[in-house]
Amino acid sequence: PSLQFPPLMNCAVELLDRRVLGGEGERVCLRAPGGLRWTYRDLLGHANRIANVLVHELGVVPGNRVLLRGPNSPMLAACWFAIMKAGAIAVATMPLLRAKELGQILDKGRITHALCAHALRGELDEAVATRPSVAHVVSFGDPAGAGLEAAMARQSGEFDNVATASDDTCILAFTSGTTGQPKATMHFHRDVIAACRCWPPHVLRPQPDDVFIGSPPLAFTFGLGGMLLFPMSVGASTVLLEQASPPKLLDAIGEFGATILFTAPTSYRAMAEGARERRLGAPLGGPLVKCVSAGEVLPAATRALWKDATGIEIIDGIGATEMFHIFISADEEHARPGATGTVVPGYRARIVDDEGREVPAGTVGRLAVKGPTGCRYLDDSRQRNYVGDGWNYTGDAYYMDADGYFHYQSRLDDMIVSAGYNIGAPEVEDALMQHPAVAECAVIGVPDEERGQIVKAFVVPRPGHGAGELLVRELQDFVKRTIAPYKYPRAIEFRDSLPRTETGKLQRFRLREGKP
Ligand code: 3UK
Repeated sequence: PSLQFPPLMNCAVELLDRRVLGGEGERVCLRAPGGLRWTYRDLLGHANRIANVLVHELGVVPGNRVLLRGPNSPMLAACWFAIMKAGAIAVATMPLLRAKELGQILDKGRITHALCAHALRGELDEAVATRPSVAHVVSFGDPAGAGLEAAMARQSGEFDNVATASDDTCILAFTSGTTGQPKATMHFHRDVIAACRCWPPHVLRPQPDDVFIGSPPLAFTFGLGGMLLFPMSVGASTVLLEQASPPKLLDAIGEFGATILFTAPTSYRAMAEGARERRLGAPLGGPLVKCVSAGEVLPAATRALWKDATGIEIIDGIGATEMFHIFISADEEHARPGATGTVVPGYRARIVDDEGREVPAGTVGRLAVKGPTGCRYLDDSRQRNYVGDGWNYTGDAYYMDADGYFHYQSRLDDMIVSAGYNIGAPEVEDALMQHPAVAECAVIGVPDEERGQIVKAFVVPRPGHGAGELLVRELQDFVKRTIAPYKYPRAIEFRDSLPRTETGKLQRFRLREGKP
């Protein structure tokens, strides 16, 4: 990929203004339920009006940090582009965050302004109340028509874009986890464009007539890329859904004729039967051509289930907020069950031991990655501990095979050590998920006098499968037959659901703490 950038560059101008100036302004860019349909020209006009509001009414100057908050919607996208155009820094927040977490972001991010969906004002107002440093909070989507929309009506649809440097920071991305202190990573205008030039053209290969759809929030860089930047980088259109639970997403795929789907592994698992009934996969005559999974490990059982239901091989990819987007992945033709994929062009990845020395193929170690989009923490001590000589340590245990495919084992701190054996929880989960009685499951290590730790599984049974001693024994035998017998779960507990983050990641720490 070409990763040389001019000294002055603004990512919004590259992705939006240029397309309209290049004569493609009438192409459909954004769609949403209720018939909303914005062309690239429409989006440019709205973003320009909002940029004028930011600069002329709210006093935003280049470098100001603007908090952005709302479920996925065209207005949220327009606000994001407006912040870029004004040379400010977007700090997008996950919709489910509470006042306490928002307060930490306001402080750490030194936020001066906020644009917030009307429906999500409550928790933000609570956090802002004790923070006079936040000068302005403006709502959009207020049914009374006040707030941002009223201000936009007063402003011009033309905007004099701020001439940002390509290495000016434009995004402060807070990690999606809900544990401990939020950590922030910085991304430049050129990083946004670099991300559009690495994984999408080499692995996803979208076309201008593709229709993107999916669940990840724009506040999560997986969603920002997949649901907004990547479709726009080829002039395609994207469907932004405020709610994208599995049933809603299934409906929307059919309604909009979506061709490219982005979601998390659990969502694929939950949608498989519905996708089969509706024949959504292109091989069965439906619209859907490509399906991308990221955010956490894709179990081989889920890959097989989806393929069986739709005829589509999922494109798996590991990305991280630190690296902006996906850096190891495989397209539908090169996918290997059980492996995430190979290094995406533009990036380098290697497996190292605790001293940072590269280990031979087949040996499990720590994943380190380097590329055009990472990695800068806002926090100096994090930068020292997680970035060495430009290599970012993702915190994942992986091995690379002789063909250069990377195989995920577990998060480093989730590795189970039982009677001297190292056991990766995802491998046991994958085995359990091949059993027809298992809807979802999670595996952790629990302390044990004799073995140090034992493997414990939390299982959500499928309807109609009795959760009792009989099923426990059957599942244990099943795992022993499927993978090395010493990995079988010595304890199994049945649950109605599992704790997950808003991005679909399993919260093993909550299971370890014994919380529901
Ligand atoms: C885990 C995966 C196995 C892994 C993300 C795509 O997830 C994203 O960013 P986060 O900062 O989390 C990063 C961590 O999540 N992970 C993500 N994808 C996979 N593990 N297989 C995968 N395919 O532990 C990683 O270190 O929330 C994903 C694009 C942008 C992103 N920010």
